[in-house]
Amino acid sequence: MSQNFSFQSLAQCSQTKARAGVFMTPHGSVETPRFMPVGTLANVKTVTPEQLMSTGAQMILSNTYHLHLQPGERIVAGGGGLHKFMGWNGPMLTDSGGFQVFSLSEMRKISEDGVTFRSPHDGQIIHLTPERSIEIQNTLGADVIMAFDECPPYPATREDVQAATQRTYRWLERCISFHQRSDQALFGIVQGGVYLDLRVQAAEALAELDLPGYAIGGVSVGEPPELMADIVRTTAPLLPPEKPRYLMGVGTYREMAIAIASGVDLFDCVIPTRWARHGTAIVQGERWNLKNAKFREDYAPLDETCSCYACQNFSRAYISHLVRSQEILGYTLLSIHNITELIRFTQKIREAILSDRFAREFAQWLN
Ligand code: PRF
Ligand code: ZN
Repeated sequence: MSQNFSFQSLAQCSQTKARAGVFMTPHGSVETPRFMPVGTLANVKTVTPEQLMSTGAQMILSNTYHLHLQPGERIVAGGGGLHKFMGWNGPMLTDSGGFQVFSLSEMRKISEDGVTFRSPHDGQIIHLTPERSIEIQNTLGADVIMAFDECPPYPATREDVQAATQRTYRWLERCISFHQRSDQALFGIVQGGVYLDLRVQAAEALAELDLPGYAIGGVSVGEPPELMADIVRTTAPLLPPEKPRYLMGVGTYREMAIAIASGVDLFDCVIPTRWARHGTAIVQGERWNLKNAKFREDYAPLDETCSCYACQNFSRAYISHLVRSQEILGYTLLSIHNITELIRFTQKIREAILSDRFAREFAQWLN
């Protein structure tokens, strides 16, 4: 494995493939399974790094696509690299940009070389290739960097998905050849859409490459939940057990529980912060809209069992007032709570795996 990275499995569930482990990076360790908050533009929206630390966040992620467009990787490097620039000294990951080009920009064109698109900021034509993505990620300086991949839409024909999956493999080879920094771990991404045989082929081919970590991409793109579960159950066990496994863009209770039962270690999702900015709290697995009239005079904390800063110090009535008035503090408090809530879920699962109670205690989420 690259310099200063290791993954150790500490416990294995006796009834599922779930494991509890520790992923070590040059900026500290990550206890797995764990949810990672998303900090797209070098910040987790409305939350300071200090507040983020209080949620139990250990590793966070940011995006090559967004940071390349704004402010540009040179400016981040000039500020001492991503960690120093944004004031987060813990483990960090950057996504490679391919997925974001496809979901966010217009006029994209894909070829064997890479992806061409128009910047949504100033309309200039930008060409991203596997080499360019790695070069930008080397300049940004996160601990984990992601291979440049092509995430096919859902639905897509088998031919199209096969072509994207095979291209993703060739792009991965180019990423590996180009990657320079031994203090950054390059993770490969398994694509294959909903075609399980393509998933198996891709996972087996990637496993041969002895990468420091592996991701499952191309899920949560609109496919039915049962298909996502099938994909994860088929793919995760084929990835090397001694390396961390990361399911990209997934962060609901049920999906995380099922993925953990298949051997997945890391997750990310914009849901807790995006919902917070819409005035929505995640409480015991439910969605609560704080603008609802029933919260106006409800002086209880959001969640009595939650130890987050928002629940320890403020009432539903107060947060409802802030959100109704569109005060930024309302979004901050909801973000702190929602992130804490999802991390706490993965932490509870971790503790359950460590004492082999996972399959029994989380059965309600697993079927
Ligand atoms: N590839 C990359 N990033 C991603 C995905 C992917 O397939 C997904 C899939 N939901 C989220 N983020 N590079
Ligand atoms: Zn809380």
